[in-house]
Amino acid sequence: MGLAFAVASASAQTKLRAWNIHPDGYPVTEAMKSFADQVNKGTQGRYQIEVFSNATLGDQPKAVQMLKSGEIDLAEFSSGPLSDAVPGIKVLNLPFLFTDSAHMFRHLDGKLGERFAANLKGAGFVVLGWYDGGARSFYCAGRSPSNLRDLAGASIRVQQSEIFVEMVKLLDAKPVPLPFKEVMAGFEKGTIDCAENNMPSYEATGHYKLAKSVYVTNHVVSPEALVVSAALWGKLTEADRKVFQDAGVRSALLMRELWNKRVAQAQEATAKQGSQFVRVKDVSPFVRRMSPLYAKYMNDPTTREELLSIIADK
Ligand code: GTR
Repeated sequence: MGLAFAVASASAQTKLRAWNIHPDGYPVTEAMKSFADQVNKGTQGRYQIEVFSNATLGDQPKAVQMLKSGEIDLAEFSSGPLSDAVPGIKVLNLPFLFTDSAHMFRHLDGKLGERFAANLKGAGFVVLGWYDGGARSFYCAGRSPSNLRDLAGASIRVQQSEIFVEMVKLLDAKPVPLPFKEVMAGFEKGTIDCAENNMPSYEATGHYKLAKSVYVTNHVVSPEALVVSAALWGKLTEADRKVFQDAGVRSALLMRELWNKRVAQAQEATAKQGSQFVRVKDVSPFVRRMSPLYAKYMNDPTTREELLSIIADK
């Protein structure tokens, strides 16, 4: 009887739903699939994770809420939309905070990453791996910015995230918050002049076909996170948690490796298709414009300490 029960429960299968915004072949998607495989193997098939790509389950702010309520079990989120649900991580999207991914991961793979993860856990998101959100730059159709003034008055698509809206306002431009999947239509209809993103997304979405002028500002270098819901986490045994955690760490390392290759490929491919890249010469005017944002987060007790520890250890 005891044995029959043990056999039955050992073969019980739990299906989990994972939200993802990107298409097949994209570094995030491939890393999530490898995470799913490892969890499957490590739990002897007891946990089967299905990755729903291309935001088919809804846009990012919606998915953040779905994960919080336990409607979906796992997701890979960009820190922008996530920070609206967890104010303690807002600083991760401050312009020019991190100089590059190596600088960012020095912090995230250490004590600070643990603090951000603890903040997220308190809000219902258990971080299993920090993925690379790359460096974001502006790109436009119908205008070719080569300095900040050229962005003034432009309608610029931003993520549905407060800090990005604030950033664009400080450039005297008009922020247009739109779901990722609607950006292409925005360019087609002419409701936006510009958008901002990293180069792999610029390429994978096809935005480069319409927005050929890239103003390389690298204004935001920020992470993304592979997270599971607190609801799921609460149900896992200690041993299964370990399997999920190990798979998360390994998938993040894989993602970062795939990412670096993809950045180079995307730049090359879009340049071949006619994209023009103008590098920002001096970021200081841009940084000066952002000073109300820095002041705001410095004065906010939920973000001040994290911000100071990043600044103090450049
Ligand atoms: C991408 C990011 C997505 C999404 C998107 C956007 O770089 O990986 O999660 O945030 O940008 O701009 O909406």
